[in-house]
Formats: sequence, structure tokens, C-alpha cells
Amino acid sequence: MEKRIVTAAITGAIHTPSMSPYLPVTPEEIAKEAVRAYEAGAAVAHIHMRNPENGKPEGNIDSFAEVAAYIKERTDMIICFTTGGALGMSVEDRLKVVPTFNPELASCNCGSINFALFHVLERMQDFKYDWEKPFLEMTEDFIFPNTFKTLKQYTETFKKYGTRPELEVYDTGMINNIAYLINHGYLEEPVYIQFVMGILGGIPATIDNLLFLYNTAKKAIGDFHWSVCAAGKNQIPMCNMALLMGGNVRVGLEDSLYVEKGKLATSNADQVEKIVRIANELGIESATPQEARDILGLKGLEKVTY
Ligand code: KMH
Ligand code: ZN
Repeated sequence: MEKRIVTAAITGAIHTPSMSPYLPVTPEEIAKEAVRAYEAGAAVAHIHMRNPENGKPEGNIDSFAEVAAYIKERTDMIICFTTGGALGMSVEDRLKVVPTFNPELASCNCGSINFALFHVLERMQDFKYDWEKPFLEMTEDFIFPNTFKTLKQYTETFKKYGTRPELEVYDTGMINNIAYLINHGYLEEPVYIQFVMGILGGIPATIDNLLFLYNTAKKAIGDFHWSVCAAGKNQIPMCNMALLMGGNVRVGLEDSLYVEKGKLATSNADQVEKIVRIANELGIESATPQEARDILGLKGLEKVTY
């Protein structure tokens, strides 16, 4: 059977604890969720950290270290560290995971957007923690900064530490940014793109738009590896489309808290199991971490420092 990479984005920096009791918050919960996702067929865990007391997204390096060590002790999973971090972190702080952990893979956000979450407040009344409402509100006026200067700094650092960038593309123009970085020697080909669809401020998650993103990237940069993730109810439909188109998929509670309409996922593994089941029906198997390393050309677990 054909192999595709399934990534589980374990907790992210978007959802807040009031939205689901199953959102992992402490390092122990995040690490255990990654292992459960691995057991369900995920080869990659994309990880963010949260304040263990109140679930607020943050970039505590000790928490990253704890989670990474736990996962590495129990699995050979690839860890894709976030360099998107948490809204409001400085670009320098977001990047620290790369020199600290020498990871095989880390996210690299390919442009600046008004990363908007404020609209979910229309559907929320009760908040478990005081920080949640102002956090969501402030995104009405929040630019997630990834300028060319930042992109050059990030890609040079990734190169220095042998970390493969997973290039997060939230809208079509960011493909243009990637082409610039390739043409000027900042990125090595074939690049690995994660199309992130359905964030307010970015491209809507539709079939037409995924075809458009794919075809635009093909014309601008030629061959590349790619995956898709989509916010909320579009998660599984867009992953289905990616499977049909030959792409890889990302699921996880970072992108959606549900496993089907009206039913919260009790674990990242629920979504991983679902997409693996669908893939299998299409004659596709989830790649093992080692197969995913071979596909993406990663340096190997023996070269990380966690
Ligand atoms: N933290 C979000 C603003 C990433 O992990 O690099 C974007 C994000 C992407 O989650
Ligand atoms: Zn992320």
C-alpha cells in the first residue's frame, strides 16, 4: 500500500480550555497524547506548550524538554516543534526550540497574517479562566509576524542546526515567499509545505482552494512534499481531499476539537484513528516514523539533543 505521513498537532495555541475538557494542557498530558496518537498511527507529533496551571499557550523550554524526553523514551516518533509558539511571543523566543533541541523538524510560518480567533466568542459564554476572553478578543487586531527578515533568520537557523522546516502556508501569497527563499538559497529542495486552511485571516478551506494552492505551488516551485490541515469542521474533509490528491495529512486538537459533528474528540487519537481508517479504505497506509523520515529526508533521531 502507498504510505502517507499522518501528523498529530496535539494542543496548539488557538483553542482555550473552556472549549473542550479534553484539550491537553500539562506537559504530562501533552506527552501522553502524543504517545496515544503514535499508537493510533501518527508518525509526527507537532507540539506547543501551555501553562500547566491555566492552559494559556506559552513557550516554556523546560516543558518542551519534558514532553520531548517522554515521547523519545517511548516511541521513535518525529517531533515537529512549533516556532509559531504562542500569540504575542517574540520571534526570537519562538525560534529557541531549534538551537536548544536540534530537532529533525520544526514549523516555519511563511508570512504574516491577522491570525483571528475573536469570532469564536460569538459561540462562547462561560470561561474557565480569566485570560481566555481577552486572549481571543485581542486577535481582532493581532498580526502574527513573519516578515522576510524573520524568515531569513529562521531558515538560516534551521540550516545551521540541520532542522527541516515544515513550511506553514496560510494563504496563496506565502507560496511566493517560499519561491523567493528557494531562489535566494535560504531553503533546500524539495521543501515540505503544510497548507493550513480555514483560519480567519487566511485562505478558506475549500476543495477549489486546495487545488489552487497545490497548482500554484507546483508552478512556482516544482516538486515538493506537502500536507494539509484545516480548522474546525473542515479538518477531516480537507484531509480526505489531500489523501485523494497524493498528499499527507495533519489532524489533532490544535486544528479541531471534534471527531464528528457535535461530538468532541476525547483524544487526538480519535482523529488519527479516523483518518487512518479512511486512508486504509483508499488503499493508503500511515507511514511509520522511519518511513516518514525517509520520505522527508530528515537527519535522524540520533542527531537531536532532547
Ligand atoms: N501559534 C499560532 C499563531 C505553528 O505552530 O508554527 C500558529 C501556529 C503555527 O500554531
Ligand atoms: Zn502549531
